[in-house]
Amino acid sequence: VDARPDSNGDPTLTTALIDAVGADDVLIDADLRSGYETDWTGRYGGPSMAVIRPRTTDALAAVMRACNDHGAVVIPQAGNTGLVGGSVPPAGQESVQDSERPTVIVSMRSFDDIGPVDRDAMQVTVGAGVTLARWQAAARAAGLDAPLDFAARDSATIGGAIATNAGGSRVVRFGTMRQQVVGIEAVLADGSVVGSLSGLPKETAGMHWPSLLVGSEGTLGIVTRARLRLVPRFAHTVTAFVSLKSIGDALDLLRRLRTSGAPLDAVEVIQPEALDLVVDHLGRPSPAAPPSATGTVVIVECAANHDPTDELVATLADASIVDTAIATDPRQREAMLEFRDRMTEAIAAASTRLGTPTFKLDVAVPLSALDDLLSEAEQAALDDGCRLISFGHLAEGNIHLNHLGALDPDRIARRVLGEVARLGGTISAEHGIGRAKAAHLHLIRSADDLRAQQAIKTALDPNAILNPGVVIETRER
Ligand code: 2HG
Ligand code: ZN
Repeated sequence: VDARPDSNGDPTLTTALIDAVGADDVLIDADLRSGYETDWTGRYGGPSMAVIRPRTTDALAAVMRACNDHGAVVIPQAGNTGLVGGSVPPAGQESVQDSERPTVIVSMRSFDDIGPVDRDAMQVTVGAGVTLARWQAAARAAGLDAPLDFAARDSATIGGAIATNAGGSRVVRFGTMRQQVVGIEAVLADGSVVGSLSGLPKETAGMHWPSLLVGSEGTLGIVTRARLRLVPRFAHTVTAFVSLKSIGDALDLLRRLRTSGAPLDAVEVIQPEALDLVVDHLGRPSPAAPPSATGTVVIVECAANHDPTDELVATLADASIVDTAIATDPRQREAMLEFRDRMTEAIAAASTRLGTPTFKLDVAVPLSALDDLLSEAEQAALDDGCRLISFGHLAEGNIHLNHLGALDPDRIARRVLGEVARLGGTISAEHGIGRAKAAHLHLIRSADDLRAQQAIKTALDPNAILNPGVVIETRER
């Protein structure tokens, strides 16, 4: 992280920002700013002139007008659990142009209101700073549930989940964040407020802001609140921890599970090295006999209002399996799920021990290419001399490749992402492109495509104040 002092401060901008949100919500002190200036992994981050904490849409609009007038760079942030450097300032100066511009972080954490649950529409309106866990709790208090779940639930926010089109374990059943956003309100670079929170399922009136803004990683506007879909809260959930001989057997199991019509709620995968790491971290043995070095573990969840255990067990009986553990009791299920949920934490602990941040790549490939992807990532780790920890969301072919102690991350990225593109995959499945992968987007998007994306960006943000360098590389003008 660049420890340069806030040399790019701008007194007239500071005054305008204080006018917009009040002095208490303009954090100028280095001590107060520091937690916002570095990302969760410690890999990305850089200095800002101030952290601004608007509390209302009007105040945010005033902040945007002030920044736009001064040509200040705006870095939107909420939970700051991102893994691709998309919610913190850049370390060095990405271009001559940026070095002359003040940078402010706009924290959306104060947008933490949750509206009443609409049980008829099965929807709720929540602020961008509401955590995933609070969205789930609000839904459950009304006898419903949130369709999304992932490990960072206690700190990751709705704003970030929308910005990155987050996924997690329930995508197999309900889709990604994009499918959950039925209404949105956002503030654009010039302070305009756009969108609608009506949540009408059949609204075909002009452009659909959720489609444009979900996944735009804070480069087109800042989401203030969203109308989100809710789903039934199922009475029974069964979890199976399945040890298999190969990825091929895991894919065969996935096919059986899907065609059986079992009420699938999650199909996650853990590779043997990753299992070893989390077993050490938790200090508990693997729930089922661990697979051999060439095997894999699949965690399956089925949820329904009838007990789905027999259905799941029948499907597992037909598959080629080394060992299985099954749990229906909530506490036992939780203990089993920790082997998947606490993987990122186990990796972070190992990174701390090594004294170097882990190099993380979130990718997805067609299921038929999964074996090839994993071999290439393994080979890249061998050549680098680092350790590969891989796990993820099997049903979407979405693997998190964590290169622990990587010596040459750029080389690994070029090699692995190049292979992902050749295999017909995507270089980001749920974490976003951020700053980490902006230079690689051309691998999966044509020059025409990138030019059109740049044109949309320029139309909405002509002064390029919103998260420049994220998703699309910054170019000199
Ligand atoms: C998960 O699936 C998250 O647990 C984090 O997407 C993945 O740490 C990672 O690489
Ligand atoms: Zn994930």
